[in-house]
Amino acid sequence: MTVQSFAATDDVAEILAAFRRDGAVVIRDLAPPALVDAVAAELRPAFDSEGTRSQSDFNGYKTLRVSAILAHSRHSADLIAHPRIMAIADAILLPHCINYRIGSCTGIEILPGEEPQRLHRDDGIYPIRMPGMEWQISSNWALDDFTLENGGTHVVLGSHLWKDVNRPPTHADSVQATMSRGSVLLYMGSLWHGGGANRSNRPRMGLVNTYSLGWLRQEENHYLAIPREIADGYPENVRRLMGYQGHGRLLGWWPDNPDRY
Ligand SMILES: O=C(O)CCC(=O)C(=O)O
Ligand SMILES: [Fe+2]
Repeated sequence: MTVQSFAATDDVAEILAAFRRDGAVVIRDLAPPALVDAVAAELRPAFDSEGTRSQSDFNGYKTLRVSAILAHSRHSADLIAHPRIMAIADAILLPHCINYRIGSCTGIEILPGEEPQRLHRDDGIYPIRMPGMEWQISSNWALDDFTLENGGTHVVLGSHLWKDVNRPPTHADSVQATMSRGSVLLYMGSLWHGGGANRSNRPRMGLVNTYSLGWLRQEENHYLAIPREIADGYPENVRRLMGYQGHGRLLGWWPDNPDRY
């Protein structure tokens, strides 16, 4: 088994059918090289200055990580709010909420010598599961080619449908997503997965953006992570994704909420 991959122009309905069935899909070459170059260049100084700060048993000790992505990289908004990703997030999440927002955005550079990450579900941050309802989806943009050798993400296809959500799989149950720079791997919040070992001699950079139901607490606190003057400089759709909106009229309101009355 491999992760089913689609051309950037393929029908969203076909992509969604595979995504719902397998819990993960790749869309090839969705971002143009110039956009990937711009995001990678904007994130480079942050990787170099603060990339080791979040090293841990889970994140690895030969992996650099950067958060507050929209504070570091203006061009990242074109990946985060990419219309194709929005169309897929709309279909998976909007049946269960009025609007959704970014859960977290994380640059992940897996360096040579890194070991495989522990398999996990990204929605494990929320203490309950409801079968048939995804709390979030994740998009993992390849800012370098993802290969079997350099840490292409492991995914356990179909595991989002497992009834026993706490049954941890092993790496033998997984396949690795390989994809060219500019492609994106999508996985359900409930799908077991993990970053791969980097046995190559070059780093593997990815940008993982998650989108969660609008009535959930966002994983990354965007009000504190992104300075307000930077947040205000983004277009409305991006500001809304950051959390600058209510969930309808009753949740997350403030006096000037334009959607309130
Ligand atoms: O780097 C990757 O490919 C995946 C990382 C991941 O799944 C995570 O840290 O939650
Ligand atoms: Fe993950």
